[in-house]
Amino acid sequence: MTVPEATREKVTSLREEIRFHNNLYHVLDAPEIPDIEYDRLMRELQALETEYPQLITPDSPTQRVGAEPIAAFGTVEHYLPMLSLNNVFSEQEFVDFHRRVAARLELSADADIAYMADPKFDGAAVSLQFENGKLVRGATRGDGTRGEDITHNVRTIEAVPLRLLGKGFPSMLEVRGEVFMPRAGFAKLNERAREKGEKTFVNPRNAAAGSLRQLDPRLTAERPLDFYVYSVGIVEGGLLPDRHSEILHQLQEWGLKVCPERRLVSGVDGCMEYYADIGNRRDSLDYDIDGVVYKVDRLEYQHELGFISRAPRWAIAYKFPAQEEMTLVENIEFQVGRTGAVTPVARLKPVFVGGVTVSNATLHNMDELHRKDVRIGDTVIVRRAGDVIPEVVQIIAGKRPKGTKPVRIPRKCPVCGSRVVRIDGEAVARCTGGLSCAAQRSESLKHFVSRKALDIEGLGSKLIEQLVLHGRIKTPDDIYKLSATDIAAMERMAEKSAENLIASITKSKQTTLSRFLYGLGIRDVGEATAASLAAYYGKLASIMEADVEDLQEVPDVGPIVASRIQAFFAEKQNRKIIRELINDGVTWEEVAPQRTANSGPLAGKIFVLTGTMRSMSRDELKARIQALGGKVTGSVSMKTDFVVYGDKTGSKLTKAQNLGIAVIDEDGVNKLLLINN
Ligand code: D41
Repeated sequence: MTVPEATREKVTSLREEIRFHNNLYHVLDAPEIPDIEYDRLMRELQALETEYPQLITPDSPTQRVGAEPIAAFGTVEHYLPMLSLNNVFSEQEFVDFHRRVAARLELSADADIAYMADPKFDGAAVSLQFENGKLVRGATRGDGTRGEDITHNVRTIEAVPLRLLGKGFPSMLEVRGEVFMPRAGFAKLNERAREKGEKTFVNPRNAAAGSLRQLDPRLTAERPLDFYVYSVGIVEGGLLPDRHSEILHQLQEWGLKVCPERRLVSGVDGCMEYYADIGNRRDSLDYDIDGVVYKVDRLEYQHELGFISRAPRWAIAYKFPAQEEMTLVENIEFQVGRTGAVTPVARLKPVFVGGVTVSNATLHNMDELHRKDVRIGDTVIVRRAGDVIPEVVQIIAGKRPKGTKPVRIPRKCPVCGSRVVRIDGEAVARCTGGLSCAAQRSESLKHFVSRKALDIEGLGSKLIEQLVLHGRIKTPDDIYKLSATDIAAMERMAEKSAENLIASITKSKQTTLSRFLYGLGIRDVGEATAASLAAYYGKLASIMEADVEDLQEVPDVGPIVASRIQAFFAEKQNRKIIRELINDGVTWEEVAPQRTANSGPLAGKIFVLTGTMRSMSRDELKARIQALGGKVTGSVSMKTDFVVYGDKTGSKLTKAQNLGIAVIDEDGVNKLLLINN
């Protein structure tokens, strides 16, 4: 079938348009059209190419993915060797580098030599070859002389143009750069792998290198890879500027992606400034970097300087302190966090990593610990990135000594000796010590005095921490044993404010069962659950004696919460604290339990809730209605008194209206609750 001239022209113009927007989006990071419009252009091109397959060319934007898997990697020779980089690790070493450069160029040591500085991307070095602007070859660095042919894979990376933009490029142009995986993409990739039970990558560098070494380009296409160009290789049939900075600028004009963080700096001071600046921003970049690369900007100087043993004399990598190191696990201990979470921690043979000496690393939780199978005596890789807590990345299996044992979770809290429980399906094990556990003390105390709990005005976080530090308070009952003198002894506490605080402590003694329950800080017992429990049982003693089955009868309480409540009250120390609080005068009015005598202003009224509520969750609303004696059921019948509706209601509302049942909206029910409270 012959192709109409108009179609040929349309295909050409569509390709140009797509390349233009592709460059804006993937290379310049500045899209001009919405994704949907870009997709529309692509679909239009695809449709024409399907109709006229003879129009398909390898550099068409549609041809990134779709190639068949290859049988094996071919070897390619680099026309110009891909050099390696020398490293320095300190300012002194960098100054020495600069001095050598200046001396060879017969310049004074303090000469303001211009250097092109760019971050050192932690990925895989590749070479891309363009013939008459078309991408014809992609290769790994390999040993610098020979690499692997990865053309089929680099084509799938959107930041790699299949065809150069604009005009004036040399007929043969080889560029070199780094393929890397941005952190966000890496995290997602590993998350997906974990979900599917597949192997995860240790770091973005391995993930990038591994992705390039796929025989099936369709797999590579699914990997979130990116590319930055940092130099040129062979150039024929054309000329490039005579400064490295200008070459990079020219490459960008031709549609190649250069790092926006690069900067032309001057002399040692300029280099050090850049190093510090990038170092500070390292954690906020989208990708991992492991240092800065400096290149003498003038090509004339570069030629004069030449090479020593495969590394240019005109370039240097100034590395950041390593973020990963190897060390020995001397012990595995368990730490108790504020909420009682028991976290395994590896005690390490001290190692210098990420700029500090690290002797502890988190193992997150038992699942992580078992997944990584870290044992005492193992050699491990520890990672400390930025200000993040150091973590054990993986063990080195080959270095495991004989006779190691898998780590087991302690049965008792290492801080307070209470039982440690792990509820099925949860990664975290917790200490049941609650208020009596020192590790949980400060946080629990802060919760106990908070506004919605015992509401002790003037007892702020700082003061609690001081009082805990000085051993003045350990458990909530200690608060009621404080004297004005104790308080006045704390920093920045005047006598007058100490007296005021004593007054508000005294005032807090008169409270409600629901506030008291909430203040105990039982996990997942929030305000609403506390209110439900208080209303349902009426008396604290009944709650303390209830078993798990019984607790589940309480509206708003499921099996997990029930077992938490039960475990909390089963703990001797918690019972003691409660006794003490009551002895100290904390009191509330106990009421008749709802479950026997269904009392309250809404007693006997049956509610059905439907739709999404704006001011509170449906569970919360349910708890409030129940607290006032009302009953909440799931389906509308002749017995229903009220149907409360929120947004997005369904058939229940219609049914209620048909049956002539009173329907009220959210404002209406709020009013009803207010009137009856
Ligand atoms: O970011 C990098 N990883 C990077 C690597 C960079 N920004 N510049 C580099 N420049 C060179 C020379 C000076 C030899 C052109 C490099 C590398 N080489 C390199 N990457 C892997 C080996 C060498």
